Amino acid sequence: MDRRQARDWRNLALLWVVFGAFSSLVLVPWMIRNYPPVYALEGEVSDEAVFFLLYFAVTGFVLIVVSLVYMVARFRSGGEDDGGVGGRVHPLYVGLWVAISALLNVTFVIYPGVYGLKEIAKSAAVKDPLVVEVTALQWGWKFSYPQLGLTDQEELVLPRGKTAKIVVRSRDVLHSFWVPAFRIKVDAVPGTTNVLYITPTEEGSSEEDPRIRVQCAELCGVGHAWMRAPVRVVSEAAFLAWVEAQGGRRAQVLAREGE
Ligand SMILES: [Cu+2]
Repeated sequence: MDRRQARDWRNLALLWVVFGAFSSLVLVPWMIRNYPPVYALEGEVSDEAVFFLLYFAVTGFVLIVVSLVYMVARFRSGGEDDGGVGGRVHPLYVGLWVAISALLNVTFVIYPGVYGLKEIAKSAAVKDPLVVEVTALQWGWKFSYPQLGLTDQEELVLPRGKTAKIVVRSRDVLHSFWVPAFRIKVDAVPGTTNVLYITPTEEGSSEEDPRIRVQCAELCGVGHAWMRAPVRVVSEAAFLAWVEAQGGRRAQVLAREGE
């Protein structure tokens, strides 16, 4: 390595340290602070995975852009007759880069991938979840609570801290059940039943925060964009009062809570 090469490596290393530190100490923490609030346990698992990958993705992106800009500026052609700086990449660098990126990818598949899915799957093992049957239709949502004797409700009301088993069906075409604040989504497929679990952690409603709403996430016709339904996460007492007001019955599934 001659002196010019050594200087280029030193400059690059310095830029990597400065911009790498900026992205991982300032940029990514800022992005995380400005992330929309999460209202469900399963959503927290998903957010953790996103934040973990964000550190690698943003820092990697910044380092690549810094290297590119440096090389474009440093090795640009001096004029028409100047062929620029030619060179060969040592096979060792190529092999090393392939090995590192393969290792990173395998790591990400295991953590947060497989690990996160296992965390979310824990909700499915909860005993006596509150069952909510969701029907998607052109263009709206219906919510039924078979344990409580409630059918065709216009809003999704959930008690905080209680795992809900959301059973999703479609009456006509493909739709997708999505609540941005819960960070979880599943398709509503005609002729098929899809299930997901939500454990709300915070009280809130669509009126306070528009991200706490059911929104269709699969293009389903002209009314797709307006295919929404209000969501409310309330205390257990408020939930029981709501069930009573709607003409439902008190069920074991809720009475057993807190034992
Ligand atoms: Cu839709």
